[in-house]
Amino acid sequence: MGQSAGGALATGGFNGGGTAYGSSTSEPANGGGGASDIRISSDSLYSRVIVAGGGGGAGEDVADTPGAGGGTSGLRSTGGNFGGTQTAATGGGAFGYGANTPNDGGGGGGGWYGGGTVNGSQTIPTSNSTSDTSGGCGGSGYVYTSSTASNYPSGCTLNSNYYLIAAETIAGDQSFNDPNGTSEIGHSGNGYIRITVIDPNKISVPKPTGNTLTFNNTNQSYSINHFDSSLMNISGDLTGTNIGTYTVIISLKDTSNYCWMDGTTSNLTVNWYI
Ligand SMILES: [Ca+2]
Ligand SMILES: [Ca+2]
Repeated sequence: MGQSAGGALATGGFNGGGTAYGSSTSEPANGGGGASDIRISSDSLYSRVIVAGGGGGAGEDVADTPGAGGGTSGLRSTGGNFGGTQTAATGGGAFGYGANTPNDGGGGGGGWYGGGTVNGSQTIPTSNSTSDTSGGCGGSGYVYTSSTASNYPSGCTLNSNYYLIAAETIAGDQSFNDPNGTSEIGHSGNGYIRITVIDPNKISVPKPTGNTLTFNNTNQSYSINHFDSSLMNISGDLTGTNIGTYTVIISLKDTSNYCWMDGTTSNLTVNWYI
């Protein structure tokens, strides 16, 4: 979360929160909140599949309302309408970064596109401007789906294998459950991400292959390498006497939790020989 400071720089929260520079303790600066996100394969803004936008830093006066994080768009503050959107930042915000400002009040929130603020830019201020922001704006949220992939600026490291389904993002001015299951509006303090595995891991098993028995003029049973009756069913030519080719069908008993080593689950036609 962003820091608060009087006649000094107020640092933004981790992951893109913008800074502000306050003139005094009665006209403080408040850094913007950072985003929370999930990245795949590389630690890059261009590898993000889920982003929760950070809220803007508070204004210098009690009546100033900062903008909450998105949602598809970050919200505006009393000072201006600079929330990050799905495709752009304004008011000095940038892709992944909230705006910094030399004014009293709030920096922009981090996010998919960071929030902006009055007199905002990507330059960290070294002094106060004697002007006000009346609060920073929120960064936008994002989920990577087939319909939102085109919102990425060029340079995305992901591909369609990573599209999410049934994904949504909720703005910080809406009610949702906190990590303990209690309803809250927005979330203060550090970000929080919970990952729950909902699809059981498949357990690979070797694909059976045929084998050759030696003719002995008696009825012999099939001999199939890697056949495991606890995991597989078999039907077809289970026994034979004469020299020739015999064919069986082998299937997995539980295709929800098991697959062949190559990831497939379909039935196999396997020959064995005498
Ligand atoms: Ca002021
Ligand atoms: Ca104000």
